[in-house]
Amino acid sequence: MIINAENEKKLAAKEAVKLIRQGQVVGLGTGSTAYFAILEIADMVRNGLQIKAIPTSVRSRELAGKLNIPLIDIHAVDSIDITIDGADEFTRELNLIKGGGGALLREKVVAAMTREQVIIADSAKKVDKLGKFHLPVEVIPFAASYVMNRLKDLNGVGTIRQKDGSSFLTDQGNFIIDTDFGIIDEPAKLAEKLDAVVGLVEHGLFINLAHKVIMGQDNKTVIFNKPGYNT
Ligand code: A5P
Repeated sequence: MIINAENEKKLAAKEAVKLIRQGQVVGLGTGSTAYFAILEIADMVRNGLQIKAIPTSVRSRELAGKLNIPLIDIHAVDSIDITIDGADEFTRELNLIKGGGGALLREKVVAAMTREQVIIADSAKKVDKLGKFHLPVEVIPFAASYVMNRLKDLNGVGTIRQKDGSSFLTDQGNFIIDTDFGIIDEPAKLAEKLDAVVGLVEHGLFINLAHKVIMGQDNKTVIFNKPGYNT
């Protein structure tokens, strides 16, 4: 069967935006799947939905601005009601790899502030174990070699992400080291070790942050809830 990833992304986005309620503060994700959610939200705003949105990247902020989605400064809120974002990989336990688009740091800050973190994905993103997708690690440029060596100590082979012939820079002006750890058997343990590396600003392992994954599969959606989370 030919899987149409784009259609699955759209289906997941359409389903996810149904969870948004009048008056909510809404986190806007980044990437090709979150893009469809932002388009849907813009439609809903045109039809009377009143929300205030917090984008997770400059890219998503520009898109939301163009589509007249009302924005609110992240410093003006203590928490975010719902965020709809994508992922590069997810497991049944709702652990994720994110950061393929380089927005993982803001995405993780927004996720940490969010009461209902909804991940939307096409069916190719579902894996039994994380790690086929190389883990994005955000690092301050000054610490890049040091962090690369610490990643080696943890059996990770890292490459500094390139774009148009030079090092890719995140919205914070940092580098991304895409790191091959092989199959990650214990993502929470690896996340803890990475959290302890000086100069490593953030990594794309999202552990215990997602409440729900809505996956497009062929012409339907499949929902995975965090254990004990059923709304
Ligand atoms: C952006 O940095 C990422 O975390 C994205 O959410 C992730 O890469 C998924 O992107 P796609 O929806 O484009 O696959």
